[in-house]
Amino acid sequence: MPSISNTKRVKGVSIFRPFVYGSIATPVNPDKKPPNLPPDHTHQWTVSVKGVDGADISHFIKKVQFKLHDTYANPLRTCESPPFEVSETGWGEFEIVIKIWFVPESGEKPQSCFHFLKLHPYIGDKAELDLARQQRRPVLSYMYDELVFNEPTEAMYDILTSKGSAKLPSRARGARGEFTEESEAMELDRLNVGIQIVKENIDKAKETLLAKEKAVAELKAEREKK
Ligand code: SLL
Repeated sequence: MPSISNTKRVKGVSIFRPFVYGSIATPVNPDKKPPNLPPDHTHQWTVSVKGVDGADISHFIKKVQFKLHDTYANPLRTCESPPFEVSETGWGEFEIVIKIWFVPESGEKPQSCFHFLKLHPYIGDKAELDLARQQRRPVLSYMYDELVFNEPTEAMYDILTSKGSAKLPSRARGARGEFTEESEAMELDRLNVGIQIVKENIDKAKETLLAKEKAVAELKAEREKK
């Protein structure tokens, strides 16, 4: 059997795999402080790189490195296997450099992305932010992105298309993990609902855009009158 090449590339093909990176941070409750927590540490947080909806990404990602702020001991943290995440405690927000290495068969260079660690609530008006702080709500900051493999090596193409990632979220699968007609129908339903929601959101965004464009046009016309 001819072996699959690590160097020959599949021409004209581009494969992308969605992933999510970001952080969740929880304020430490002063009444329940872990005993070994440094006194100035106010938050517990986890930064991670993961597949969407729990999808496996470890068949094409070899390792992930998180570069923390220099105030941390050993700021370069490396995860050689999933979960690709680092949990820490601290007091401040800073940018984390995330570097992703792919399996050697891919012949790909590592890719970097940047995540600003968020500890404090930042979405909502003042009252909402105050409430979130008061209730010590976890602060989530996640980005959806896609890893794009242009003209992947034959080996990488094989890995990407035959392993893990091709599978749909497990919820609609049969007990042994296989697709049954029923579970496929359920999955289809779920996808259709998702598509419907996205369509509605696009329509709403279009409406907003139209209204704003109209407002701009009116403002311009008014200015020209003056
Ligand atoms: C700031 N420019 O001033 C940022 C830096 C650094 C946060 C934030 C370290 C914890 C430890 C920590 O929380 N560093 O002492 O290990 O807000």
